[in-house]
Amino acid sequence: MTRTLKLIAPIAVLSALAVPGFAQNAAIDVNGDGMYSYPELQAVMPEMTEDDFTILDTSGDGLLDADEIAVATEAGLLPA
Ligand SMILES: [Ca+2]
Repeated sequence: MTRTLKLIAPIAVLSALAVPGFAQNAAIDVNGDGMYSYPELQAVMPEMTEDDFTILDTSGDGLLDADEIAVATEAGLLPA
């Protein structure tokens, strides 16, 4: 099983359970816009690839918003 496939399964399950308004981690959100960019995430998670980020960015806008962060955090893919 590839890393990508391991990421998809928990996200598919948790997307239905996402709770808006999940607190963001200021250590990751360095510009304070409430969303995580790929460079912000890679700074604290060097192992994260662009493919991983694309999977987490379900809206495809290039940023992780509160809902996407909540899903990824609940899945254990991002630090709380
Ligand atoms: Ca940000």
